[in-house]
Amino acid sequence: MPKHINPSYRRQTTKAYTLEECQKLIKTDTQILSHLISKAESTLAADKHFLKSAYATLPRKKDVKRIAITGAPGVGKSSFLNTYCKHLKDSGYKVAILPVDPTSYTTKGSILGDKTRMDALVGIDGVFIKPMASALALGGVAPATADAICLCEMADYDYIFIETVGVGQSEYEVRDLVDLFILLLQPGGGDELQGIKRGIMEMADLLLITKADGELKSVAQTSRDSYRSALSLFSINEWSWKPRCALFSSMTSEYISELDQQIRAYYAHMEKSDRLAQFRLQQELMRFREGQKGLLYRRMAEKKSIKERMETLSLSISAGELSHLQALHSLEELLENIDA
Ligand SMILES: Nc1nc2c(ncn2[C@@H]2O[C@H](COP(=O)(O)OP(=O)(O)O)[C@@H](O)[C@H]2O)c(=O)[nH]1
Ligand SMILES: [Mg+2]
Repeated sequence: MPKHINPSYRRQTTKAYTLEECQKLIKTDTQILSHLISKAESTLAADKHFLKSAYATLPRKKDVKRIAITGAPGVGKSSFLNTYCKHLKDSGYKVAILPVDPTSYTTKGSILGDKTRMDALVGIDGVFIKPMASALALGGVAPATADAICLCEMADYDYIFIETVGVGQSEYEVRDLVDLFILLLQPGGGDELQGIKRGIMEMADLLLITKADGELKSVAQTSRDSYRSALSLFSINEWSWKPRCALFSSMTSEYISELDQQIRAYYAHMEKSDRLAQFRLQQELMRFREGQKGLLYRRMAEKKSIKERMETLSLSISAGELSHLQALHSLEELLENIDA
């Protein structure tokens, strides 16, 4: 048996909660919240229907901070969340963490129990953690994560963190789900070295140089200074915010209050002139547009004639009989003849 498989692991039997139970207990029982998020990841019509009823009856908390934490593997995301979420919890806030599991992109099966990722986090009592099985359904990480955020708001959480690995498509999707996008950077390493795409850098509202302690502290300070001068060349974003750069250490408490202050400054800026409300509405619209694509594709691809044609065309491509352009042409002809 491979070493990483835990022989004593038993899958939890999921209890079916009634809608009334969910309504009554969502704020106090994290099992209910987990259960509802699992329904959001499901493609079963019954689960979708159940969620729809839950949404119709549960109010959402408005005064909530939705924050993305991203950065290359090893930069210190889990350690950051461990330290900072503990601080928030000790300050009296309810905190939820939704790590988006990158493995699900390639394996579909997604290793949600990934021990190294979670070890640092499971220690915090009272912080809700639910890894998201991304990309199981068509449409990437966004649909189920958006549902999960909404459910956490119904469960009265104050801070909702979405953790991603900072190297791919999921960051672009997550940008439309959060208010504040924080990119963690390794001290000393250039961002190309860390595999961070420039586009991701440009989406960040706050850059945090991690591991600013011990021997790495002065390296981190130098990195912060050079990122700051790089940022000074960036223009303000459409909400007139200029991205900032600060230090963080998960090993000491030195930079925690500075980070609190940075986050407060961002929200104060976004709450001025109603920017945050407008930003969220704009995101809703973006997500609707994104969601449409998946929905329309799914409903069309389920139709018998289309499904069959797509299969034959795929076979013809594999047999070298058609180019992909010819196949798309043929599919388009079929679609044109379907009534609007
Ligand atoms: N010195 C120091 N090491 C850190 C800090 N944060 C993380 N690390 C180390 O960096 C490694 C990767 O951290 P981890 O949180 O798992 O990174 P992730 O892959 O981004 O989640 C671990 O060995 C941590 O102990 C920090 O603030 N200071
Ligand atoms: Mg991690």
